[in-house]
Amino acid sequence: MKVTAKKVILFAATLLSTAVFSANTLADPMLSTGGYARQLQKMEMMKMLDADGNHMVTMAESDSYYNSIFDALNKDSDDSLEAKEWAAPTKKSKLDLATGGYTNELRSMKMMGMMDADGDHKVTRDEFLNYHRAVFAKLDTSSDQEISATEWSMKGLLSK
Ligand SMILES: [Ca+2]
Ligand SMILES: [Ca+2]
Ligand SMILES: [Ca+2]
Repeated sequence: MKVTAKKVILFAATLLSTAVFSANTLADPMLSTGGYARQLQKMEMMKMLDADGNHMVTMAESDSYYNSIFDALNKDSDDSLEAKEWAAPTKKSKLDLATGGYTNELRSMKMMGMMDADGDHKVTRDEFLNYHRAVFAKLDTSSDQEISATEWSMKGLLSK
């Protein structure tokens, strides 16, 4: 019994560290799908995140934007997004806060999987925000905690 419990704990610890590792691996060349990267990195999308319109996106602006996107997707107002909330039911399910192209790419099951760090088929607000913080860090190539238009549109940072 003791050995089994130990093994279970060890296994759980390994799983946990793997989940944390994959969420934080900024060196992963496939942070997003190619379609997601293309749609996100359009200037139209940058303008939507740049709340104060100073042509720079801060982490606070990014967090605030993705909190709003999470709320828009989270129809049942619990603490996570399930597949049925995630997936676009029709072409008309465009989010008001985003372009149609971006909405479609975001709502793919592949992108849901990339944000579901612990693999429980639900994306919590933390998982959603952490994912976009990793995207922010990737795009902020100068590491000054702001993303300029040049950084925003740089190719090859989020996917191959
Ligand atoms: Ca700004
Ligand atoms: Ca939900
Ligand atoms: Ca999850």
